[in-house]
Amino acid sequence: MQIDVVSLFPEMFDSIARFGVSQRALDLGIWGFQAWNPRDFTHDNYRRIDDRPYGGGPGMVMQIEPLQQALTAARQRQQQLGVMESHTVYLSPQGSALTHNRVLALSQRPGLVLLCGRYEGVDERLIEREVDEEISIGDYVLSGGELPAMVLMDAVVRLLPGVLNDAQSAYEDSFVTGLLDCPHYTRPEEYQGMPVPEVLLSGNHALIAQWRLQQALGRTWQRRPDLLQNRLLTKQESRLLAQYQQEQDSQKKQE
Ligand code: 9D3
Repeated sequence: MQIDVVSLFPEMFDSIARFGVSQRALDLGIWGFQAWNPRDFTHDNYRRIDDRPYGGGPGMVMQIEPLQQALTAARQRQQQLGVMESHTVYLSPQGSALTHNRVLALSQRPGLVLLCGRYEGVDERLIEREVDEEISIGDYVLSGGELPAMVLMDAVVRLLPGVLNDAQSAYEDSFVTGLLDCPHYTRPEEYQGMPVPEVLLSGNHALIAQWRLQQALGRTWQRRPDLLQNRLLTKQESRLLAQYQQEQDSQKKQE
């Protein structure tokens, strides 16, 4: 997969290109990356990329022309690399929410072009003309689209074949079932009077799997009840959750 980004701050993307799993995948040639600075596509002495909003109001709006040219350059490069269709995403607070399903769909495309806004955003006509999909990463205010673009890239790249090892991938898949993860423990067996849950030391793998599922269900119920809304529970899951809820209830009463 080829990913190109259009951003006023290309250096910010060093953090995804130079560290961790995403760097390794880049080195292996599993994905390719290039950033395009719209400022390099200006033709005036001031290298101007923004202007005041029509209709008045605070802040500045990114102008069409330099963005349009940067997007065209990015797509031309992708075409030279053999990408038949580039999918253009604008990271914006007005976008649809990024979800696992969206990440999965994006990960199947040969070429992504990610447009990062700054200031109040970009001229709407550029979005109409050039953007396939507008995506937000959540309901909080950031200073621009660069961090959201990197969040998207990180999530997409780890789904590409060969990035994670098979065991890790299978393990991850099992948690895309819409539940929060269970708690994890490692040595020492006791830390400042806090023991590791006994079941994890039992060697009984069926019992351990059942305990982990129960923890996942219970934590999801406590912290993210919205995730349980659209998810049918099996008989076993209902029973495990009911037991967890009872235990919580009796712990509360003891306090
Ligand atoms: C006053 C109106 N604001 C829009 C909600 C102004 C505004 C806030 C933040 C304009 C641009 C930005 C910069 N944010 C992004 O570019 C952005 C973003 C975000 O702020 N939160 C979550 N996802 C995203 S994706 C891009």
